[in-house]
Amino acid sequence: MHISALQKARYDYIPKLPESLAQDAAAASLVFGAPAQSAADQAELKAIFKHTYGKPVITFEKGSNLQIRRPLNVGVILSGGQAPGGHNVIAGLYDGLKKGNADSKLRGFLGGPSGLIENASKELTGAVIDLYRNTGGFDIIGSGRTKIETAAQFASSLETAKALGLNAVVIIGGDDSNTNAALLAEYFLERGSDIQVIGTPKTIDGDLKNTHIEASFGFDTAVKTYSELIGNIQRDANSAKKYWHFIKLMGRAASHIALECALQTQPNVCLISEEVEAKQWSLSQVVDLICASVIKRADNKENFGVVLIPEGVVEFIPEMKRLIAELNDIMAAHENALDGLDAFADQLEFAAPKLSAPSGGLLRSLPQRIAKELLMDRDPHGNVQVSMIETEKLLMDMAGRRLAELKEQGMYRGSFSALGHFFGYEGRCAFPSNFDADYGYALGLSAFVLIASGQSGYLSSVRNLVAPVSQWVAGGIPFTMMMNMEQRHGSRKPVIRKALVDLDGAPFRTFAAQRDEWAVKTSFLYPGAIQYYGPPEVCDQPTKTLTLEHPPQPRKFF
Ligand code: FBP
Repeated sequence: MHISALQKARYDYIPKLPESLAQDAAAASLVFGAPAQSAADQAELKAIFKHTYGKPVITFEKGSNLQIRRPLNVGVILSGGQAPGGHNVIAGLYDGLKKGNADSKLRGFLGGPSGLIENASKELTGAVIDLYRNTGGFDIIGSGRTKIETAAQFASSLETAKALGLNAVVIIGGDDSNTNAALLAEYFLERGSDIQVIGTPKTIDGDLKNTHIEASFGFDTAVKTYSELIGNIQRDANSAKKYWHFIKLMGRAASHIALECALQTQPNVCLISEEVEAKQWSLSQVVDLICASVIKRADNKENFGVVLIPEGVVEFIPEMKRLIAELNDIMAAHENALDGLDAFADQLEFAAPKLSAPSGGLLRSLPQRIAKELLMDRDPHGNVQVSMIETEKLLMDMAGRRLAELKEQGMYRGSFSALGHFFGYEGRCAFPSNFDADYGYALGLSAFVLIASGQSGYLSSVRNLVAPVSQWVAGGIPFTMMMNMEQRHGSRKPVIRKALVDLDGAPFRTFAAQRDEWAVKTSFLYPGAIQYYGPPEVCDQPTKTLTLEHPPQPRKFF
């Protein structure tokens, strides 16, 4: 097999380990905290999670744990979007299992949770694992977005796990997938099965975190990859001095990626969806904000710059949100009639009069390509495909139009030439940074210790992440501790709370304190590519978000 020199070198990288898991993870002993309560809605959650509510936080200590030498048969699932470090979670889990007992086995479910529902899996042997150590991607077994939702899906999941003789299932996923894991853990116990369920926190979006989970794996590598690209573009912009670059970044529900990239690169403008929503900014206010930077920089003869845009921002602009919701209703009510119209102009004339006056006006005022995307690109359920909207182009076009008007009025004297970019998939399968390689591996090992110790209903956790790896604190957090009840598809559901950008939090405040200066003055930072080999200050730095949210200090974890 042909592999790159870096891939070959990364095979030999040995992840650094927290003290409690070093040498022999099977010797980690468990320290139990007090029974934990859920984040909110305690009584409702207690009633739903009869078997898994009120479990204690677990921390591992170096010690002896004879309980965990039994042979185990474990299945693992990769769920949702790819995130660097996933292969290392599997490698950590595999190594833990094999060190615990050489007869233990690991199976990988193919293509995400559907692999469990449909009983599609393969054995992961040492030879297979070795081909994926410290590499990005989820290609070892593939991933998928199927949710285990219906009674039949829960039943067939249990059937598969029983048929394969599994002791435990590990779900590597984000907030939704771990909500699913929590329900599965409860379901297995309710049905009298002792098959355990353990989750691990994954997502490049960084929105699976809370008081107990400091970060999801994958965020570190993804933001460093995007920041390298943004820095490169900034240097190009500062060299050529002729383009404004509008860069859309992944992160649909939360803007952690955009915020971290802004802290790493200091662009002229960075939109934060949570702020747009909190301040109820209209589309035109967002465009004004961008134009203000363009105009001030033009006054300094700097007709170039960089704007960062979180992928989901249109859904946070109230009038766009309303337009999308109304369009979805119209599409549902008139699907056949709309499908019968091939030309965009006909679709527009059909749909616009059926919208409320403000939404109809907005649809007609949008750049044609965006109105087309809203009307013509629909998902399999017939809804507007928000993730396909080219927000960077929408804002570029609208800023261009506004600046042209201002020029006519003599209020802007610069030149505006803009280019659009979307950085998303570029960051999801990069070689994991040392941080994500170490973190993913430690999460996998922790999942093993939890399973081997007979635990179920836990998210494997590693805390104190800004400290050197040896001081990381490994253990498990009960799923139910991170849950609350939310309205989903018309009914109240138990869910792990999604972490949005906290406008009172240190990362946003740090950004807000500097952005006025960045908007005018060229203050670009050029982070460069992720470094895997070299001094720790170059290779092993955590993200600014993590450092600002968890400043290094002596802390108590149990
Ligand atoms: P997860 O939350 O599953 O980790 O995925 C996040 C993400 O990378 C988003 O940033 C992006 O909007 C989405 O996946 C894209 O998904 P898809 O791979 O289905 O196009």
